[in-house]
Amino acid sequence: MTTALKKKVLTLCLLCQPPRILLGMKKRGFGAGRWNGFGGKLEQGETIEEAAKREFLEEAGITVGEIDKRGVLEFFFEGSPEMLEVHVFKAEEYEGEPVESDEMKPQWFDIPAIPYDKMWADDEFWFPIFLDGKKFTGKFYFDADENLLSHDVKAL
Ligand code: 8OG
Repeated sequence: MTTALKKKVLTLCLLCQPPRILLGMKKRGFGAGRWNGFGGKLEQGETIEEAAKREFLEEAGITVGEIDKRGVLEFFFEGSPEMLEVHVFKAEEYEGEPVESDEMKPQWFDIPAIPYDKMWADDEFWFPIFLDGKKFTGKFYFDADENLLSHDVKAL
């Protein structure tokens, strides 16, 4: 017998101003100790886009302008009853100055110096497609210790 996995929808927004990109060091919770874009769970009644902008403001103190949906990533973890569906957005403009929050420490990186060795293991497979301006989908299977077991990424 198979049981359907519960789905959790999350946002992830990357502020990209070539040659630089804003990443944040996650300070607590899921993904702590890794550099990432900004995002999180939807609140009741919110659209995914509203959630993406709210999370950016809460985590980095800036208001991003127009956001563009670039991809959907699905994550499966061995032994977990829940899968994650992460909607990835790109922002190019913002207002305010990035500030550290309880959750994230923002820092600009040169795009060629993106620290993949200190990010989620899947990022090196889809970031280059994202940075190339293409849309994408990805499925990633992790073990219970967050090691990447297999992946299937498509540029659209
Ligand atoms: O609310 P919370 O901080 O737990 O949200 C998790 C954030 O991390 C959310 O923005 C989605 C994002 N995220 C994952 N998995 C992965 C991943 O494998 N790679 C990247 N880059 N981000 C991820 O939940």
